[in-house]
Amino acid sequence: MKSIEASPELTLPGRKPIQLVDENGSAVGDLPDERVLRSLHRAMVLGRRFNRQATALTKQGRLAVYPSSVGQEACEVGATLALEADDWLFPTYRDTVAVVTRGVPAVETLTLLRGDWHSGYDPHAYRVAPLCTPLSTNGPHAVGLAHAARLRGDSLAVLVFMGDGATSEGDAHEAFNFAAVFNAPVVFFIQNNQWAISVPLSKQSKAPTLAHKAIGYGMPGYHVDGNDAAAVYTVVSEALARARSGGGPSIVEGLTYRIDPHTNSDDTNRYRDASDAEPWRAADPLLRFNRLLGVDESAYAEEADRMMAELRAEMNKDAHVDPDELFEHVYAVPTPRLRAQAAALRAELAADRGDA
Ligand SMILES: Cc1ncc(C[n+]2csc(CCOP(=O)(O)OP(=O)(O)O)c2C)c(N)n1
Repeated sequence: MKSIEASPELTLPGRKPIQLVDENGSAVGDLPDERVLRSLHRAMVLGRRFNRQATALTKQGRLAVYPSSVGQEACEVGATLALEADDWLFPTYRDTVAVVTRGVPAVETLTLLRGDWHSGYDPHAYRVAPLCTPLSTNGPHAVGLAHAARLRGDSLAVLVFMGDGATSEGDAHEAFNFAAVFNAPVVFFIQNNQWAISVPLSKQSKAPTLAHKAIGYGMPGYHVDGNDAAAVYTVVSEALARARSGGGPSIVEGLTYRIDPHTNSDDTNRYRDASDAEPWRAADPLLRFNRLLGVDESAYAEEADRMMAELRAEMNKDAHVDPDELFEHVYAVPTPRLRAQAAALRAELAADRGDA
């Protein structure tokens, strides 16, 4: 792994984001090896198709809601592919492409957003926590897991995603501070897509960059071009490696832009000019890698078609909803109150069905 010019010392991050591949697809720094570049490209192509397919599924009524990460695939894929097998990922609702990249089947990734099950996948099997909807609550959870792993002597690191808006939540500050004080092996990846629904970044933070926040907590902070998968991968790899070897947490800010609406039910025209997105479309992470590697999306068309056909077939099946499952994963041992609630619901449903 080549090292980039970001140092683990507590120096202020640069205003200019770290970049290894520029907007034209030219290398401007030491790139990861060819095999890594190709897997970043492949995962971004599949991720873009997944975003488009999931959005289409909302229009067909097969998915309740979808927060697209179109344009943000370099963050999703670059940070996730930097994880090793034993590491953990703590995603938010927007990080479905990261979850798929980590190896969770597409249909299981979307089950929660479809609204019919608790997580949709087994977090332990994939080492991926459930998609987190409350802002920043995945931060303290991630730090708790990381700290516990360290106390047990496990050599693993934890990657936690959060948005720019999420950094204003108390949970984010508690997570940053606890992680720094206890040297927890965590990398906080702030995906700065510049909007928290209709609230712009300027109403969220006065700091020169979100990466600057790291200094106050005593962590290294990196400000990275979030549309450059090579830069994201390299910086996050370095931060995760340091975390695994006892060097403590870091904050990585990926500077990107939310091309699509917040979710399929949001209307961006009410709070931003359509032209604002234009420079970011030109800085598209996929376009950049098509140019760098001299191959386009068609290289992965067959694989993407297969994956999407499988996803559509699974999503077109009517979901089986068992109301009893509501109570199953709340506590390892259900409380008397929870058991009473479950019994009351069962009785109500039986009465509705006209059971004796
Ligand atoms: C604790 C909490 N407060 C409010 C909300 C409602 N909410 C959902 S998404 C969102 C904006 C989040 O923006 P950001 O963190 O920048 O992430 P992005 O959606 O842009 O990826 C808000 C306010 C929530 N989910 N959780």
